[in-house]
Amino acid sequence: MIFENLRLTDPDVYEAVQNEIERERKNIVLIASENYASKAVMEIQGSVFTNKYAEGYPGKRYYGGCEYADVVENLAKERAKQLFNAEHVNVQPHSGSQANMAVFFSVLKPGDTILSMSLSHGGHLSHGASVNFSGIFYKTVFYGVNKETGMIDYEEVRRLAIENKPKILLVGASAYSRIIDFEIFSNIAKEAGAYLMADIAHIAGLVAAGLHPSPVPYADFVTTTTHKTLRGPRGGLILCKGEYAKVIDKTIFPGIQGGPLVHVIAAKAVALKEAMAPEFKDYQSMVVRNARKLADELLKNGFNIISGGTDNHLMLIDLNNKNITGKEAEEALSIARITVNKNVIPYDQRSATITSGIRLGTPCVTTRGMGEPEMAEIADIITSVIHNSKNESAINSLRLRVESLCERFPIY
Ligand code: DSN
Repeated sequence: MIFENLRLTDPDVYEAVQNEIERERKNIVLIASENYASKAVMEIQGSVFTNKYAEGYPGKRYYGGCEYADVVENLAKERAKQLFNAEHVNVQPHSGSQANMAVFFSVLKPGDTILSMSLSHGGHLSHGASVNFSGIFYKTVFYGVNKETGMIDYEEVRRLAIENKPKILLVGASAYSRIIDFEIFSNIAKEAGAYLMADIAHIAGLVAAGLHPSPVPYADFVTTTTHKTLRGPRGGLILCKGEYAKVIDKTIFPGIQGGPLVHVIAAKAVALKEAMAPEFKDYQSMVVRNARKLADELLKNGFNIISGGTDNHLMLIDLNNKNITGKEAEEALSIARITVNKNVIPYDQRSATITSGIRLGTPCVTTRGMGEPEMAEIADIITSVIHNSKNESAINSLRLRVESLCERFPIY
């Protein structure tokens, strides 16, 4: 990453990107939704494809000169179809939210009902939160997790579905650490006469590697981002049954988007190729093993984890027994150079800006090559930071242990 031209043209942005490289080098990132895209992905995302308008779809564009844009979009589509065993794929959504919007706009009218997981129990903003377009345009009913088990209560979902007759039953989460049974969701959707939509943004890499059951055989629509466990460029995609291909494509363009981001679509193609390689399976299974190890060590150190552990890449820590808020924990860990995000926990008594929890995930540290011994070390450092959150000199010395881990497992 040289950026010679940038340095001459714009020293301010050059300095910011150099600082970001240093930040990424020197911090242990445990944000469950982040990852490090490969150099190949970054090269193509920074390529001449950023120059090209390609409104429309391969073979049916509204601009000339799209022959190579068609090549990369077709590659991305074919690879995604093969990787997820899907009947139809649209690789143009700029983000996960746009992918979700496209599904809603394809089958809902304003005022229709969506049944989805509550944001405060681990759902997502674009699944009907009142501050989001999805909560403004549609009537939303939420299911959550059981207070005792911390797990989805499928009977409660069934009850709400039968009672409210939603047009879409939406399954998917951004802070849920357990396997989701898509077959049960599919049966509930059928009983209630609803479309089943699965948002697998968080677990897409695990699904691609066969480490989490796939919703593709069961759901009418599956949406995802491409940059989390899937480890591609920042963006979204939609997988759907063949019968919805036309309406989904029409909703994405010309419905809600204009020109597709061809440089990002090309980068999606590259990331999807990487996801088909045997090493990707090894990577994903290490992500899961690392999460389990991190959770086990934190449990041993007296932390409470919602649902008692994890089956996937993330965990949600309940800090109520540690006399510290999520916000304070995030800040203390950040001084030690461990990057996490504060997160509401189910039935949280605190607001989303303070919270009683933090969310931890292992995609980034696993990409750096760390394994179970390093997870034990990280759990130990986190424990010491939380127990000494007001002790500056203790945190400074813990930062040295983080520095040493980062040096042993360089990312760039
Ligand atoms: N903001 C993402 C996350 O952190 O889970 C979801 O879009």
